[in-house]
Parts: sequence; C-alpha cells; structure tokens
Amino acid sequence: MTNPTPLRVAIIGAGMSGILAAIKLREAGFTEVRIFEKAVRLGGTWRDNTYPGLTCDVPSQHYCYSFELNAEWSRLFSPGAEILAYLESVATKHAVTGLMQFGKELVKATFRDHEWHLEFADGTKAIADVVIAATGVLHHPVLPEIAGREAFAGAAFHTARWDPNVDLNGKRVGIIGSGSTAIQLVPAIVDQVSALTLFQRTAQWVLPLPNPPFTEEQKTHFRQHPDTMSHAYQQWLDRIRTTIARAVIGDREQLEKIAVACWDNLTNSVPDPTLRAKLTPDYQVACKRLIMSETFYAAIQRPNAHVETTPIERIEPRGIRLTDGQLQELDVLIYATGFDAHRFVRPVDVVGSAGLRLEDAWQAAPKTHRSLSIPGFPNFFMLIGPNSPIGNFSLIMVAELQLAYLLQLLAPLRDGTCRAIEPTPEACAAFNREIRDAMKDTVWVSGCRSWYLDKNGQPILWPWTLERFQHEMSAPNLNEYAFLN
Ligand code: NA7
Repeated sequence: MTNPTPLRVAIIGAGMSGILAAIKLREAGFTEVRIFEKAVRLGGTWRDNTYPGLTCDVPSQHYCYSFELNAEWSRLFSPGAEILAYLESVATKHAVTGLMQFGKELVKATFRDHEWHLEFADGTKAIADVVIAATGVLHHPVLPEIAGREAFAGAAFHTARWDPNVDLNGKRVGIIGSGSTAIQLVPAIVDQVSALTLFQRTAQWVLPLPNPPFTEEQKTHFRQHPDTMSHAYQQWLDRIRTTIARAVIGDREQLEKIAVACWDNLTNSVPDPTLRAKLTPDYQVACKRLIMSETFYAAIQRPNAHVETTPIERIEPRGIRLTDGQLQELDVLIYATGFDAHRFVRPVDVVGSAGLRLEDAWQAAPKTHRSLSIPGFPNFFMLIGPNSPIGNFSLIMVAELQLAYLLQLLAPLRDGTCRAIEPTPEACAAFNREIRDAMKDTVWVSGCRSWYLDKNGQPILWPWTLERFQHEMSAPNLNEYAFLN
C-alpha cells in the first residue's frame, strides 16, 4: 500500500540524536521532517556546556557518528568545543540545518484525530504525524537545596551555565560537587585562581586515563587511510564492551581489575594520608559513573587547592558556612551539582490518546517499551529514553541503533498499513519487569547515590550486554505493538 501523503515527522531537539534522526530519516526518503529546537543554535549538551576542561569521557574516535568518522580530532578525548564544531559540520554536510527551527520551545504536545498538535512557548503551533523526542539526558541543571543560595554576594553559576564574563584570575573560587564535571574543571582552573576549594560530599573513584594529542602524522594517516578510523571506532567499542560495560552488570573479574587500577591511582598519586582518606570512596568502584582523569589528583594537591569535606550549613554573602561553624570565604561559587536525568521529554506536557498525560503515566517512574515508546502515546518515540545503555557507551552509537529500529517501526505508518503505532501495555510491562529483575546483579544498586538512580532507587540504565541491545534493536518484534487505524 502507498500512503499518498508523506508522513510529517517532528523531531524535538537539535542535539546529537536530533541531528542523527533528521539525517537518517531524510536518507530513508522521508520528505516532511522538521526539527524544533528551543535554543538559538544546535548542539544540545555540547552547546550548553562550555566550562574549562570540558571533554567527553568516551574516546573521540568512537564518540562520533559511525558514518562520519573524523580524522581531525585533536586528542584521544577531545574538548567539548570541538565536538560541537563536529556536530555543526555533520549537520551542514548532510543538509539538515535547514530543517531546524530555532527558538521553538515545545510546551505541549497533544494527540488528537491521529495527529500530534504541537504548541510552542512563543505561541506558535504545528502539526505532525510522528513525534521523535530527541531531548537528551543531561539537560536540566540541578542547583542544590542549600539555604541562603540567593544571598551569595559574588558571581555564582552552574557549570552548564558557565559565565564567560566572570574572570577567575586571582579569585577565591569554590566548587560544590565532585562528579565528572568538577573533576575536569579543577585541573583546568587551579593555576589561574588564588584559592580553590572543592566542597566534596562524596569521594570518587578515578581511573587514570591519559589524554594524548593526535600528532599531525597520525591525522594525515587517518585522512589517507579511512579504514584505520573504522578500525579505531570498532576497537574502542570492543574495549568498552568487554571491560567497563561487563564490569557494571556483574562481571566481578572486570570490576576487580578496574577497582585495582583506581586504588593504585589513588595510593600512587596522593601520598598525604589525610588527603588520601578524604579522597577514598566508601562504595564500590563504578557504582557511580566512573571518572576518567589523569590530572585531577595532581591538581587538587597544588598548594592553593583544598578539599573540604565538612558538610555545608548554608551559603552566606561572603562564602560558605560549614556545619562546624567555619566560614570559607569565596569570590566566585560554581555549582558542579549535576543534572536531573529523570525528566526526559518533560516538562513538555505530552497528552496521549484518551487524554492520558505523560506526567501521570510516569508518576511512579519513567517507563517505556524498549526505551523508545509508551503505551497510550501513539506515534510518539524517544531517543536515549529511560533504560538506554548510557553507562560509558557512546550515546551516539546507542542513538544510531535506536534509530535503525525506529525506522523499521515507522514502515507500516509510512506505507499506509496503519495510522498509528504504540506498544501494548503487556509488552511494556514485561520489558520493565525483566529490567527490574536484572538490575539486582548490577553494581549501580550496590549502595551509592548517583544520577543513575530514580526516586525509587532503580537505575535508568540497561542492565544487560551491548550484544543484547544490538540484537533487540536489529528488528522490532511487531507482536509487541498495536497498530491502529
Ligand atoms: P554528577 O555526576 O551528578 O555530580 C554532581 C555532584 O554534585 C556530586 O558530587 C554530588 O554529590 C554533588 N552535589 C549535588 N547536590 C549537592 C548538595 N546539595 N551538596 C553537596 N554536593 C552536592 O554531575 P556532573 O555534572 O559532575 O556529571 C554528570 C555527567 O556528565 C557525568 O556522569 C558524565 O556522564 C557527564 P554526591 O556524589 O551526590 O554526594
């Protein structure tokens, strides 16, 4: 059957996965594709984060589109600005920037009469047959609930809202938080500031991965022999797949190897027993997202750096008051306090068939069928949704696998066999039961606080191997879906 009118696809978000969706949909012959982006520029997390020291914690030769390998990466783990420039160049090369509408913040999406009615913050509206939410995971910065936050007299901002106009030279700078962001930021600014205080609530395990530059000879070689880039892409994937990715889902031997490497790194790098004790985590390695840094321990031992582990009482105009009564005086306060990774497409008010609101469907926790779709929300799909394999894999690779699955799922809509598709409640419930049962073998539930865990303590990750994910994404099982006319 041939559908006389082309499917209208609305992609929400012009970050890594939105760009990918547009490229692949156009390649597959979809002609009515639009990307609605709330910001004024594409790039998602790589647009929003500009703090000094920002790199991706997945090697660049693998953190890229498999169909756009890049010979120009400057380093093993390239800086954020380079990744943003890469995304811009890929979008331009594949001519999808013209599909983007900027300043379009989706506030409401309602499924009515087989169509999605989209409403934007600027008062405009649009209609689509299919919505793909490519809204990212680490998108909503979290500011800590600490009394007096508004009282601070100096400059204060979240790392994802970096203020380039604040000069850190010679300033007393405080950083709250000790996740990947803080650990990248400390070495980048410590030599610039007069005093740096890291307010650490929880110590981190740190794997000492070096970040060497690629030489001009290497880059020339990559340009002349593109197969070496494909080889490197696959090699990194294999390395991640067989080490950290196995360790976190129950491979004790791999976990032990990583634990030893982190422990050796700490003991070899931090001779002072008092500081070492402060920096020693009291939970299993990789329970929180593992931190990769070869420079943090050296940086935090500079004479002007200090790790503060006494809990924060409140924020005052002159600095941070600790629970022991001490005041740490600061000129600039930086919140490296992470993101709300559990909102997904929310706060968009998504209203499915029969008036079902996503906020209500997800009241207990965000649940999807195979990370992509939700019963009661026809023709609504997500990329990097709940329970995607986000732990240490390249999210670009993950999105590529999901998109290949999604394209197959869209086939009956496109050829007019049906007008709407949604997963059955039974299939979705079975998938989530399996996920929940498998989580008990993972390191993420071994006893630590992390952004991986939802409010019920359930990880939002994929508890199995990459091979299983690749297999499941290779073709949809159509028995898991309802096809509506
Ligand atoms: P993370 O990894 O969520 O880290 C946030 C940090 O902020 C973490 O150390 C938290 O301590 C700390 N935090 C949060 N709230 C508070 C309060 N109220 N008081 C003190 N400390 C607080 O975010 P990142 O931006 O570093 O990294 C996010 C991801 O980006 C990362 O995993 C990579 O995938 C890239 P806690 O550990 O909860 O005690």
